[in-house]
Amino acid sequence: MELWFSEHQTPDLSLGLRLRRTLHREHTRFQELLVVDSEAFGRVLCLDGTIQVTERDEFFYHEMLVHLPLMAHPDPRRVLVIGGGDGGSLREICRHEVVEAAVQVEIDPAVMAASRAYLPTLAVGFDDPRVDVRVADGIAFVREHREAFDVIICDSTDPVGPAQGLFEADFYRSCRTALRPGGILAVQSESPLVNADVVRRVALGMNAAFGQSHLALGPMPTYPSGLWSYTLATAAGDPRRPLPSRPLPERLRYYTRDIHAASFLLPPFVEEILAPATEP
Ligand code: AG3
Repeated sequence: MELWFSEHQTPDLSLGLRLRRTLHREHTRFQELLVVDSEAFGRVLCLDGTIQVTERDEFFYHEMLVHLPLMAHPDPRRVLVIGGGDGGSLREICRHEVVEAAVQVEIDPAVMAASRAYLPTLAVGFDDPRVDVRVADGIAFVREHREAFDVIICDSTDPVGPAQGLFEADFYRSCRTALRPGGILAVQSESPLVNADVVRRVALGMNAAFGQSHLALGPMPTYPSGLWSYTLATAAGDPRRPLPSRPLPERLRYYTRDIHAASFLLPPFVEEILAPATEP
């Protein structure tokens, strides 16, 4: 008998993966966690029925979310990741030699345990000596810090449940306070085709906190619509260009300096989503 997993991305749209087998299923304190092995995308970690990472395409997402801010900051020594319990963002952060400390704040320890058990290519991120993992609420953690980080990366789930507050202006204001001068905030901001409302809300919230924000686009085959967005903001500077002084990590599979610059060029339908957020 064939075994399939489907994520119902919207009430009218599903993405289906034929499975080899189910590896792990658990009700954690926060969510329903599932790890499956799929024919097309390798191992897949899902939370509350939504695909978080697949072994095959996670590099599109993690390389964009991490290297956009880290290549745009002149000296990113202290980096904070909110969420990202699979370890993929940490793995990419640790490719940068200049990084002295990578702090991860994940609310659900079960996600990290599942990643260690089933997703070794992502969980390698936890093994670097510069990494400091905290099990805590990211919103509260950021609120308790001032001028403590050069880059903050928000590697969250969709804006439902505990992640909702990570998409609000108040959180972005706390991030601004927690950043050192010249610091950059980078967040995953969902699909402009399926979640235009979220894309707009993030832009408005980050504009309120930082005075401006910049949207980058990239492909993400297993996320809703396959077109994903990342939003960056900084109180000083412009994150839309990689800095020539920053060395490019080796063996990247998606990110290049040219792709960095190109990802901020937006098609008209995306400009339209942002228009009310950017016009006076
Ligand atoms: N965080 C973004 C997940 C969003 C996916 N949404 C969905 N499948 N409906 C991924 C975390 C990876 N470190």
